[in-house]
Amino acid sequence: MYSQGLIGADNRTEETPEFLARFQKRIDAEEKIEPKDEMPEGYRRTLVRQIGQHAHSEIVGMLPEGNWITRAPSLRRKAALLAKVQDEGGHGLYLYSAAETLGVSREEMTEELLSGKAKYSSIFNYPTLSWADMGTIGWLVDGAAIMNQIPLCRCSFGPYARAMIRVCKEESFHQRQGYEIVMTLAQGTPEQKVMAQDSLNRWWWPSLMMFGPHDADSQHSDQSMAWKIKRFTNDELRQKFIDATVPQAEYLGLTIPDPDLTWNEEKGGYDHGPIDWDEFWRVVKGHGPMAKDRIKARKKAWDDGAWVREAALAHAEKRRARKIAAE
Ligand code: BYC
Repeated sequence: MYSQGLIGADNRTEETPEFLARFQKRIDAEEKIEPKDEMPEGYRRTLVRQIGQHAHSEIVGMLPEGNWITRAPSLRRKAALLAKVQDEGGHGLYLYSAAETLGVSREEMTEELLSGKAKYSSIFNYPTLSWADMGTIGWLVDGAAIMNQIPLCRCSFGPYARAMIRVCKEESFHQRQGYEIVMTLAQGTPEQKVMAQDSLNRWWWPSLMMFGPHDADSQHSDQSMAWKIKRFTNDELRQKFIDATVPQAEYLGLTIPDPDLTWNEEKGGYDHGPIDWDEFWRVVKGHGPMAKDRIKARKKAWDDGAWVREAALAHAEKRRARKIAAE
């Protein structure tokens, strides 16, 4: 794919077969690739795409939950939700910084998000209709995120792998706070139980879609696995998630909205019903129920923050000039 004559990500190295073999040897030896190391341009671009999408997902992911902070049912719930949403902002910032080490700026990434060129996780295009959704998002969405991100702690690109270690610790707290909310509702009044079940019904299938298309339709998986950016395929992670989550739902006394869900003794995992891939692609292509609102909110935040960025730059410039004058 990356034929002789291409110039690598450092703008110096020619992507000769020898160079590509040398790079693959480092990957196969489980060495971490660091920002200033030589790397194929395709490797760099794949990481910018994935880390950028991941950062955008964290930031856009603050919106559906931020919507419920003022309506949390107690001070304890409010404090926990507020902390969770702040954590997500922090994850976005680590991830933007990790992507920046690959020579792309935060401005460029944000422009790509606002123009619709860069994606963010399909899951955040669904509305949060009840307090139970705060529980279900923590339980399922953060649960799915952990399943996907634990292997990313071993990603071949050093800054991404290191960022993921802290992110996963925090996601684990998020998952538990969500499960505790759902457990409280599931053990509560009949109305609360209905709320929890309704929320599970709405979020189950979109959560399975978070893992990406079926392996046969995943255009990037093979190369990303060879570069050890991804360690498992989309379907493998989806399966792990289902197998871990079904007993959790059983414990809660809730029903997963999939009549075809059955334990398969032979494979040692659950078989599940068909995923609506038309819905997945519609949402991924920007036609999800909340897509317009999400981008509008991000655009407003970016525009409203312009004066802060300008002030910070002016301050940095002043300090630089003062330092030069003093030398
Ligand atoms: N949504 O070849 P494929 C969180 C795109 S946030 C949208 O399999 P790849 C949290 C894909 O980008 C969790 N787009 O791709 C925050 C590609 O399109 P492009 C976010 C999707 O990259 C707040 C095309 O479909 N996590 O934890 O090998 C509150 C073909 O797919 C989706 C990450 O971002 C999707 N679901 O695999 C709570 C994890 N799936 O780019 C929680 C990092 C696929 O060619 N990312 N697409 O235009 C990954 O692990 C991988 O990028 C994916 C996709 C598994 C998502």
